[in-house]
Amino acid sequence: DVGFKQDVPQVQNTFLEDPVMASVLERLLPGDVLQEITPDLVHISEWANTEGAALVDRMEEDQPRLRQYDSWCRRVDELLVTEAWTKQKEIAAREGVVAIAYERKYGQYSRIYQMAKLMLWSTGAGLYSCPIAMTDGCARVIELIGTQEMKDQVFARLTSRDPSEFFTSGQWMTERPGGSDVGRTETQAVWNEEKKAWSVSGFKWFSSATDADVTMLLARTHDTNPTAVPGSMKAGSRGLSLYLARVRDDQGKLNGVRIHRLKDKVGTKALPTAELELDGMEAQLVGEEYRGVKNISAILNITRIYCGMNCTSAMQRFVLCAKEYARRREVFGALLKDQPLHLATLANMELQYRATSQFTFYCVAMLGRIESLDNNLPEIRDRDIPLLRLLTPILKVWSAKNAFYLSQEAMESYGGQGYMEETGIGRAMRDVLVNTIWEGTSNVLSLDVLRVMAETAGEALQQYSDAVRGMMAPLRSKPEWVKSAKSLEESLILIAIRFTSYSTPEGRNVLEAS
Ligand code: MFK
Ligand code: FAD
Repeated sequence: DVGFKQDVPQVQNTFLEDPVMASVLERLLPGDVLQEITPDLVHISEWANTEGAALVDRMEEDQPRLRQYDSWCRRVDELLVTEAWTKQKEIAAREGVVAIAYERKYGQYSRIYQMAKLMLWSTGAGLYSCPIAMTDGCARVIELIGTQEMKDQVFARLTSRDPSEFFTSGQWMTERPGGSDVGRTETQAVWNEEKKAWSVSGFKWFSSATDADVTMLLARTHDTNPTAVPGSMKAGSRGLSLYLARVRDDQGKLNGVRIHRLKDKVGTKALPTAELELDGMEAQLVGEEYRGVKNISAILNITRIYCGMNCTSAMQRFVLCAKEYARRREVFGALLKDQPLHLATLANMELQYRATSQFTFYCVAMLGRIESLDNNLPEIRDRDIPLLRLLTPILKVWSAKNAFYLSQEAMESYGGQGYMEETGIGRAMRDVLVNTIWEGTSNVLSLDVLRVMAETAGEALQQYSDAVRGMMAPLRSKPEWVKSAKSLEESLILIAIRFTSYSTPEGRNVLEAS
C-alpha cells in the first residue's frame, strides 16, 4: 500500500462552509430571526452530510420495486420502497420541512427559513425532496381553496411534525397524450351519488412518489346538470377539474388504482415513479368545477420554486466540492486553487451559483410575503403577486439549465475521478437534469412567461424593470475599481470578481491580475 494517495475532498457542514448562503440570509432576514434559526440550519446541515448522506447511498443501492402479483397470482400491486426511503419520511416530518412554512412562526420570513432548511436538507434527503415539494403544493391548494373537512383531515396531516400523522401528496397531471398539454387529458370523473364522491378512471403516465398518502389529480368532469346528456363533458383544459384522493385506505389497500409499472429512468432512481391505471378511484372535488388547471397551478407555482431551490442546493454542493478539491490537489507545482486558469473556472462556477442563489431567495422572499401579509397591500397586490408570477417560470428554467451546466464543470474539476460513480457527481448530474423536464419544460415555461406578460397587460414586466432599476441604483455611483473597466463586460467581470470569495486573498489577487 505504497505511493501517492490523494487527500479526500470533504464537505462537512454545508451551511458553515458556504459564505454565500449566510450572506443571502443575512440580507433577507432580521437579525433576531437569523440568530434563532441558525442552530437549526447548522444541525440539519450536519445531519445531511453524515446520516443523511448514508441514507441517500442506501436509497440508491436498494431502489424501489413493484411486486405486482402474490404467489397465488392475485394482483397486489405492492410498491416496495426501501427502509431508507421510509426513514426519510419520518425525518421530514420531525424536521418540519413542510410544517415550518405553514406554522408561520416568523411570519413572512418563515418561507425563507423553510427553503434555507430544505436547501441544506436536500443533500441528505436525496429524491425525498420530490414528494415534499408536492406535499407543500397540495397543502397550499387546500389552504387556499379546500373545504373545512379537507383542512381538518388532510392539510393538518400534510403540515404535521408527527411522523405517525404526517401525510405526503402526489400530483397527477401527465397522461400519455399530453404532459405539457394537459388539455388532452383522457381521465374522467363521474359523480357517484351513492358514495357521495367522484369516481375517477383513466391512466396517469407519470406519478412520482407513488407511495404518497393522498394525491391531487386532474380529470375531465362529467356534466352533473340534470338536463345534460349523460356522459357529456367539455373538451380541452376548460373541461378539467381538480380532485383530491386518498391513494390507499388505512389498511393500505389501493383506492381504485393499479400500478402498471415503475419507470426505468435516467436518474432520480431512488424515487418511485409509476404508470397508474385508475378505475373508480374515489375522490373529492377541489375548488370550482372546470377550473382544474387554474386550481392546480398553485401547486405548480410552489413546486417550480422548489425546483429552483433544489438546483441551487445542487449548485452549492458542486461549488463547495470543486473548491475543496482545488485546495487539496497539486498540479504542476502548485495547488489547483492557485492555478489562475482553474481559479477562473471556479470563479465562473461560483458566480453562477451566487446568481441562482440570489434569484431563488428573491422569489422565496416574495412567496413568504404573499402568503403571510395582507394581499391588498399595494406592494403585495401590485408588485409581489405579478412579479412572482413572472419570475417563477424564469427561475425554474434558469436554475435547471445552469445547474446541469455546473454539474458538468464540477465533474471536470475533479478530473478523472469526477467521472467515477463513487464521487456521486454523475448521480447528481443525472438527478439535476430532470429539473429541465418535470414541472414544465423550458419551452413550455417560456410560453408561460409570455402568457403572464399578456395577461397582466405588461404590468408584470413593468414591475420587473422597476425592481431591476431599484437594484442597479447603488451601482450607478461606480466605485473606483469599476471605473477602471473599459467596457460593460469588463465591469461586470470586475463586479463578479469583487463579490466572489476565494479560498485565499492571494488567489483573488491572481485572478484580478489575470
Ligand atoms: C425538488 C423539486 C421537485 C419537484 C417535484 C417534481 C415531481 C414531478 C411532478 C410533475 O412533473 S407534475 C406535472 C407538471 N406539469 C406541468 O408542469 C405542465 C406543464 N404545462 C403547463 O404548465 C401549461 O402551460 C398548462 C398545462 C398550464 C397549459 O394548459 P392550458 O390548457 O393551455 O391552460 P391555459 O388555458 O393556458 O390556462 C388555464 C388557466 O390557468 C388560465 O387562467 P384563466 O382561466 O383564469 O384565464 C391561466 O392563466 C392559468 N394558469 C396557467 N398556468 C398558471 C396559471 N395561473 C397561475 N400560475 C400558473 N403557473
Ligand atoms: P411533451 O409535452 O411531449 O414535450 C416534448 C417537447 O415539446 C419538449 O421539448 C417541450 O418543451 C416541447 N413543447 C411542448 N409544447 C410546446 C409548445 N407549445 N411550443 C414549443 N415546444 C413545446 N408528471 C406528473 O403529472 N406527475 C408526476 O409525478 C411526474 N413525475 C415525473 C417524474 C419524472 C422523473 C419525469 C421525467 C417526469 C415526470 N412527470 C410527472 C411528467 C412531466 O411533468 C412531463 O413529462 C413534462 O411536463 C413534459 O410533458 P411530456 O412528457 O408530455 O412532453
